Amino acid sequence: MDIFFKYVTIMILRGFTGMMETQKERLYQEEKTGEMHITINTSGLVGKILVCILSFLMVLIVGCDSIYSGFQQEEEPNDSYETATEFQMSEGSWTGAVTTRDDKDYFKVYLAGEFTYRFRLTNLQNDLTLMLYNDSPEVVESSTNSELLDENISVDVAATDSYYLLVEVSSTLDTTDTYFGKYILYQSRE
Ligand SMILES: [Ca+2]
Ligand SMILES: [Ca+2]
Repeated sequence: MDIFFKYVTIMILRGFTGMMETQKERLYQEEKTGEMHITINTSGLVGKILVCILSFLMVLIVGCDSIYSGFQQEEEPNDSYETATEFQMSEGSWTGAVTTRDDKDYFKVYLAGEFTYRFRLTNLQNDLTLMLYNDSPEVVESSTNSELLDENISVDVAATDSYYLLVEVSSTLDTTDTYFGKYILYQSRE
């Protein structure tokens, strides 16, 4: 039994010495060639936790705002019918931000007769509402869901005309917030 333990101890020491020799050899080679290698050992638990934290931070930094990128955008000032941001398309999407309680975002859209149009206000960061006005302008439809719920409007258009969409802070929202966040507005037709 003693011989067995001596054998195991020698093997462990040889393994350890071998590791040290490999490390020394690597350092010698690096010194000789002037190269410096920085490696992160991801096999250990600490390494894995570090990678998880870094990945999570990357998602927070890059991911959160990227859902609003790549769209057409509102053009301020657009707080009235006269200054509305215009979009002329059958289907599409765009983004905007309600930056103050008084910020009203008007969009002028041209809708073709005998189609059903759907508008969806989504990815809200605060309680916003969506209104659709005709060219008069009179309210055609409104969507005033609470909190961060999407706003949806569907309308059967009888005759081709221009319409206005309005995104604004919910009139019933009781808050001290001064910024009301971004949104994405989708238009589709069938
Ligand atoms: Ca705005
Ligand atoms: Ca505005």
